[in-house]
Amino acid sequence: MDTDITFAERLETVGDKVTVAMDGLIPRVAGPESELYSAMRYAALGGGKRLRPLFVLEAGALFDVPAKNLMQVAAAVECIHTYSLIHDDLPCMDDDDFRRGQPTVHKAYSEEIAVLAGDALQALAFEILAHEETHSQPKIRVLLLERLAQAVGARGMVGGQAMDMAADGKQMEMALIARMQRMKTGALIQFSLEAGAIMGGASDEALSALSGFAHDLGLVFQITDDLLDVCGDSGNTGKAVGKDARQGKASFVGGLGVDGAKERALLLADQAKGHLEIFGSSALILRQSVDFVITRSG
Ligand code: GRG
Repeated sequence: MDTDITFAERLETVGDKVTVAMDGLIPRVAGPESELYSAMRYAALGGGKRLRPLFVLEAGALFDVPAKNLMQVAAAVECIHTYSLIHDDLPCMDDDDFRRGQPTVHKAYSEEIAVLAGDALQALAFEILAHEETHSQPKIRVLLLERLAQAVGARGMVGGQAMDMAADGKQMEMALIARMQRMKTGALIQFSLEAGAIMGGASDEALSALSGFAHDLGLVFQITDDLLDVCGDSGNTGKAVGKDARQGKASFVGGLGVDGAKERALLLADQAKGHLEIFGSSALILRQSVDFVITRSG
């Protein structure tokens, strides 16, 4: 990998490639399902930083996994992420009108289509992983399917979302906030970073380093997201700001205050980079991703 390219260039390249892959995976369809496919394309191809695909590709490259196999996983992860955003924006959840600077799917289409587009994107993610283009060995594909199901189901993202909703307006202990966020946001980031290690047969030592990195980076990501909700600019975030406090949501900023949350994020960012030491210069982009995540404005 060319170590002279900047993080921003790499993210742009990965973003373009994953968008092309998703464009191919979600066809334009005529007939009665046309609106469903159109909504899936609207959400999946309509922007986003594509950070999780970058994590898949960079972590997988550490184990020499071919980029074409990793791109399958990257597209699957982004399908799940897109589904989670569509459903999170629904009136029965966060009730948001804007996402990535454009009307949310239920605003641009309808609530019914938004629910179904999210459902279909989730199913598509598993279909992509099950395909032999993802990995030649069925055993590895089954392992990826199992790990993704765990990351996004009741023990992961969906469970975290349920905890978040149950906590609405109630005080929550910091330890519980951290567990909820690890499930809600961290589990998919963790899968993105560990998939390549599974595909490339990484050593226990490498897997545990990546797992530590993913754990800390996931928390940095969520703390920054909470801070952006308080101090961010909707022109950059592409969505409403200040909603967490208005809705009485449990957040790191609510629990630690703005300065405390910033301090915690810096500490975790340093710790995250420390986990990458065993990979040396091959992990340069992953190291830079920590700075990107903590300094992002959108
Ligand atoms: C409703 C099934 C279901 C799950 C919801 C992850 C999640 C659980 C909801 C997403 C809502 C949200 C804003 C969570 C905070 C962290 C997060 C995932 C932010 C958005 O991710 P980015 O910044 O988004 O990577 P882009 O648009 O760049 O892809």
